[in-house]
Amino acid sequence: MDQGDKSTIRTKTPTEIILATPGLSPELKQKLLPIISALTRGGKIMSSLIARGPLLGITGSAGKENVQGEEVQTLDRIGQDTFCRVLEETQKVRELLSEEEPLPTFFPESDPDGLLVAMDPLDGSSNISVNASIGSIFAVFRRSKTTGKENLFGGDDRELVAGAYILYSASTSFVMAIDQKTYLFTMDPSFGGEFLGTGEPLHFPAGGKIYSTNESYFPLWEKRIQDYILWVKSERQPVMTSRYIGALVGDLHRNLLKGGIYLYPAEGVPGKGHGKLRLLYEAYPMALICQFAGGIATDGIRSILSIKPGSDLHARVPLIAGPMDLVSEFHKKTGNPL
Ligand code: AHM
Ligand code: MG
Repeated sequence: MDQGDKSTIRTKTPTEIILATPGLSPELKQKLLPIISALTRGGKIMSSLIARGPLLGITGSAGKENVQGEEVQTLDRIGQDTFCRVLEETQKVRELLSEEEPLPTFFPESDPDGLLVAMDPLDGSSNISVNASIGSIFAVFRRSKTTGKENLFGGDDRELVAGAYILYSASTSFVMAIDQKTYLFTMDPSFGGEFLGTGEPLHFPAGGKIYSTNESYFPLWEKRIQDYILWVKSERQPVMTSRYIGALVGDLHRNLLKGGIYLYPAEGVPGKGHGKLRLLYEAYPMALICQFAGGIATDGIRSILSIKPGSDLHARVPLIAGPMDLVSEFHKKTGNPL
């Protein structure tokens, strides 16, 4: 490394960033710090296991289905156990909602005023067996009251205070959105697995030229979505290019760094559901990460962050996410200007 090139020197950890963030109250910091440390610790464990996955025989199916009727992979289970354990140990998480469990897990030994965490412990499961990008996604909520013992996610006393994801790829990244800013850290395996970053907030670059969607669902989309994609492919200038990893974390991460719009629209067929991605632990944290990086996430009509969760804690929503210019253009073209 050229010692004179400051741009290659990475010195800040996620906890150092939180400690230095003036917009977070001391009380919130005192709860967030151990939770963010636990997420990075869990990320190190997962990263190490994923790197040796085929050798450990953990890249296949666990032989059962989850609450959503999807086939559970062994790494889904390991991710669930790992993050559940490290988060419980903090004693600052009162209740944990996971894609892998039908009901939230209540931690009776935790701080009664503890935070709520919702997570997808292993995102992009279909990429596991082919050594392609996968991730973990987290939403952290605070409550204004300490009352209530269980089913805290069921009420509406819930404010999203942080969003984060871990990307397991050629390197392992940790991206965290807090107090109006989004930060990127990279795990240094040779330095005790520390996650290090520049401390400079991330921003979507202007003029992004990527669109990311699974076009095999084209026949199932509403006409306005089909028309937008046809326009992107035939008339949009400057010309856009398609990139799709098939793991939300990988697709969002690339679009965040290069500039691009991610689309997982609802299927237009009546009764066929409302998108694939889950509101509480996929759309919400990604929306916060996008917003704090100068972008926005919507369901095609309204901002994701304006949607109030209903009684179904695993509810799915359409997701359109990216920099402001590209998402605004999508909304204008599809008849719902932002
Ligand atoms: P998962 O959380 O069960 O892995 O599913 C969510 C994933 C997202 O990561 C990804 O964007 C999407 O499903 C891909 O779905 P599809 O294969 O329908 O394109
Ligand atoms: Mg997922």
